[in-house]
Amino acid sequence: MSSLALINEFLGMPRDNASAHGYQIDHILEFCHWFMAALFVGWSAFFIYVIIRFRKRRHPGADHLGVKSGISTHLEFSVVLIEAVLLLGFAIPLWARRVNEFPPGKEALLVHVVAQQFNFNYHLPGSDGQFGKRDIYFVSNSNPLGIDPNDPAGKDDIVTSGELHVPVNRPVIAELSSKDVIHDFFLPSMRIAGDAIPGSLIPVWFTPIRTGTYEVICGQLCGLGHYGMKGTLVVDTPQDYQAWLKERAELAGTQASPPAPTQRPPGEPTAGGSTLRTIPPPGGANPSKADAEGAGAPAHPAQQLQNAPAATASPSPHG
Ligand SMILES: [Cu+2]
Repeated sequence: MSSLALINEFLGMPRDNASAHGYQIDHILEFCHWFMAALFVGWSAFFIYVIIRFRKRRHPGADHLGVKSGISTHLEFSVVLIEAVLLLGFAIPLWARRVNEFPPGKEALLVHVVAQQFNFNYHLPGSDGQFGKRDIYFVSNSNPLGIDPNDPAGKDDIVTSGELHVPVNRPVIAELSSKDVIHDFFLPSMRIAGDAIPGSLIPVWFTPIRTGTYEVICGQLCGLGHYGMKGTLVVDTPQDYQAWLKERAELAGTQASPPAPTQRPPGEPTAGGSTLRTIPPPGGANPSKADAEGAGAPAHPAQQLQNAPAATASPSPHG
């Protein structure tokens, strides 16, 4: 950050921007705050001047003509012009780049971030590059994301909690969802944040440019334990990242297979039907296998019920 970045630091922004787009966010924040500071000083000075200049003792009678010079009109027009340039010239194009220009699927690392009270879980596709299907009815202590044990694509999937590793200089698309209430996946050092909303998949992306350990925090007041909802993002060199992946895969291999799903209430869709609504990254990475089944527009819940295969988990009275 430049020596100009006084206000950002004063407001508690972490100094070490670690993402490729972060400096643009820093610049616009810094400029907006300086501009607002100038307006605050200017308007405050004008206010004090008016109070003294037009005090009652000096002007006992009202002046019905008012100000005759055009200075105030010019001043106000200049402020509006600067604000319009800020909004149309900088803020909207910057925002548009963040939401429209997702990195191509093969180039980016796609990770599912599943928030819950009060931590973040991460789901990576494993060596086959495919995410296993997820369903809420498979959720248990040993299977926090409810990965379908019958889906071969899910066998090598990696699930971690609290700590996520990503390689440096490679775009990361984080697809956000939540198991319970609305959370917010906030990476201050990456200058990125996105809400994790139950029933939605919301993608955000960033490119880490510096290795190191960074803080992940929840940016939405999500319950009593919100203050403790923190995690870490470790940006590794490509070699370290591969080593971490290998270690996680070995760890997953030693764990027992997930228990059988709990029995579903009658009329509920079975594990085959994806119950998540999907907002795919625009022009972005391949959505997960489960998402691909939704094909295009998010399916209406009633449609999802129809798409679900016949119930397989319902118990038979004759064994
Ligand atoms: Cu939270």
